[in-house]
Amino acid sequence: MDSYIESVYNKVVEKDPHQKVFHQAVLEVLESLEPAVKKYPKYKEFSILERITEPERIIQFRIPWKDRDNKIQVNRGFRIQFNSAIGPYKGGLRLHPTVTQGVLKFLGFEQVFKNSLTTLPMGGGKGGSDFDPKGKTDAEVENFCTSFMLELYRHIGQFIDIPAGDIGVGAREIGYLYGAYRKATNVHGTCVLTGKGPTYGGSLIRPEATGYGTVYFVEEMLKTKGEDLKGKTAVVSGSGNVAQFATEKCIDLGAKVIALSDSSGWIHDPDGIDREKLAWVMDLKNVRRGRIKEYAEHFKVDYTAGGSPWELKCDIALPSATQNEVDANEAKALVDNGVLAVGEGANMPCVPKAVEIFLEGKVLYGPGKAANAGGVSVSGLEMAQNSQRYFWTREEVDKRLHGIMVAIHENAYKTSEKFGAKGNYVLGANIAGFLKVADAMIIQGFYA
Ligand code: NDP
Ligand code: 2IT
Repeated sequence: MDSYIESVYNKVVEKDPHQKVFHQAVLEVLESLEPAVKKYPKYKEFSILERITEPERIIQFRIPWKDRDNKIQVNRGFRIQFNSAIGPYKGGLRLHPTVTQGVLKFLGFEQVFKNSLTTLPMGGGKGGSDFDPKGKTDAEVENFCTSFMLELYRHIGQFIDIPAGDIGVGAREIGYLYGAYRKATNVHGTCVLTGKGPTYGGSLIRPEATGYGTVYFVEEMLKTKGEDLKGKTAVVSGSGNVAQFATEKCIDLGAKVIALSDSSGWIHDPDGIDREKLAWVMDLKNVRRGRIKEYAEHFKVDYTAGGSPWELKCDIALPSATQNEVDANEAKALVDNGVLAVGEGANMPCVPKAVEIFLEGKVLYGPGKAANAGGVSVSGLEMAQNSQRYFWTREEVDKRLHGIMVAIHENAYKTSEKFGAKGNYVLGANIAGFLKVADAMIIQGFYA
């Protein structure tokens, strides 16, 4: 590794030695930036790598809330305002017991490059809490979300920071958060959150956008090899927002999805998850809030407790659950079984060694920053519609989403070619995302 890049990485590790997933995300980006940093000495001259790996601001706060027994519980809340060089901070909120400052720094860091790739003017941020929505009543979730927003509202705004959903934050949570924001500020009709419901300013296609976008990106990668999705077999992990709509778009484009999972285990349906079965999954997960095991019982298919479905033979793999969910052995199994393309619906779902195995195995590998950028892209379109006090049809939003995913693919592909690694989307996406942010930082002076 180049000595400048290595020294920046070492300092990041020294400063926060426990933030392992953040180190992982930083190392992946820094390594792939090497050709750009060598070609353009200005990035070293202006200390861009030191600055871009340090969040502009971290807000940490206490979230007290009352449970069903009227007992006061306390969780920890965060908002990482990572980089606002090209637009206000933008990124989701995650509610999961594993949330720490390090996890949100990894997600906020990735968001900076992802948002740059979308072509829209959005900086990067991320937030959330170690609150676990699983097993909570609606009233408990409402109570928690309200308390969360009673602190967060003073740090966000349409020109400052615009949160959205992520793991554990969907339509229900955004509704409570928006209500609390409105109550606290008496402000309505500006875009302070995205992923809102269609009755109060949400964009059509935002729920679908991440999953659809991931499949659109995979379609573009396949086109470079003269292939498409028709007749292909796909394995999807997770069964939440991203997994559900990735499955729907696979069905639309003629692929057969044979697996889904949750944190307890995975199901294998060799006949494929058709529209009817998918509607059943959506009701299970979004309304009844049950476990994927119930799918196996209902449709009489195999269920495996624990682990992930990567041992199954498939053409397309769409990891859409969480970080580091595909390890080196699983990547090897996928390659040995002839996988053609991997599209990351989740953020950083493949461990570094797994990524190496995909690249060496000449698999079309679409990293999350590019492949799952459809969600935040339609968030950007929601902001545009709110600014206009208007809304677009489903067809209009979907067309724009598709256009953005095609543009992200082209940008990542061409950038990989320009920097001598044609078809390496990791390098292409990281460099393309970086150049825009870095140049904006230089132009705005070093205080910004
Ligand atoms: P959801 O909460 O809707 O669904 C998450 C799914 O992943 C659930 O099936 C969940 O299972 C599973 N999961 C979560 N944590 C783990 C874990 N530690 N081990 C195994 N399975 C796990 O979240 P989303 O679908 O929104 O998010 C999924 C991924 O996509 C995340 O990486 C997120 O950052 C990323 N993403 C999301 C976007 C969005 O717009 N929502 C945009 C871009 C990326 P269980 O219910 O058992 O916990
Ligand atoms: O990881 C992500 O891109 C998201 N969770 C979506 C962020 C957003 O602001 O829509």
